[in-house]
Amino acid sequence: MTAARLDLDDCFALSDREVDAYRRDGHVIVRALARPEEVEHYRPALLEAGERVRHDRRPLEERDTYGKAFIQMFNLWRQSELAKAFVFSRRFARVAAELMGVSGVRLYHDQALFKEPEGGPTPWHQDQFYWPLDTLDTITLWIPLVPATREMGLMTFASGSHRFGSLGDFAIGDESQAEFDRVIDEKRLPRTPSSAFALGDASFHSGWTLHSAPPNRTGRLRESMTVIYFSDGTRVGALDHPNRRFDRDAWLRGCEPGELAAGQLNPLLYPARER
Ligand SMILES: O=C(O)CCC(=O)C(=O)O
Repeated sequence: MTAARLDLDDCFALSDREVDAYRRDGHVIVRALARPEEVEHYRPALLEAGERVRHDRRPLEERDTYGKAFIQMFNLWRQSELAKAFVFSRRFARVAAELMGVSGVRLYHDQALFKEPEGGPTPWHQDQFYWPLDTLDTITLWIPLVPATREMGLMTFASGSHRFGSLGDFAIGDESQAEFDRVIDEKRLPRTPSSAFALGDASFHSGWTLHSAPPNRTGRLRESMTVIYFSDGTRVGALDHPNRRFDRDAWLRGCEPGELAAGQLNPLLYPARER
């Protein structure tokens, strides 16, 4: 008997239906992207890495709406070889590239998003508002590290919203929730809630896709890991507001607007060179 592979670098057979759904809707759930035992193998290292880099330790009641939505921990890949192997997964990166229809993808950053028991809603927002990336080819992998039910606060997407690009300059918060809720009604975009995620299921959404999530109404932590990718060859976009200046300094260190977005923190994850 051969030992089970746990390296996450093999090829996943994405269906045409999944690719079509992503391009049409701006989001898709890819069932069984990982095997349950693979997620279980990497979970302790990701939790440990997250605990090490967590900086906001205020109790829930002292945080604002955004802070109540989840605990955020960034670039876990820099904490351990196991966390890095998960984030740098060639299987995940290749799926990201195939969904977007590009030949290669780089890492923007990873992010653990843990919605606590009784944690608040994730307000409607567009991720790419934050990102100084001069491309439409950006995508987020969102994969829970535990089986995740709707009651734990899974994402709802405004299907088709990615086609509009920026729908307004709003950072995530009460204002983005109110404004984008109105825009979704105005444009008659369907609100598509995610159904339950078995261990190993993952969703992908485009950088301009509007999304939100309800509160965690359970007593369990909704542990989710995300990896954000952009197409290889992308250039740094305008640093036209403080959030983008912050992101450039944090995730595109050393890269100036107009230059290739290919700093030390942005390795090519697919097709992979040696690491
Ligand atoms: O995990 C959530 O509640 C929201 C996730 C999110 O906004 C994202 O991955 O872009």
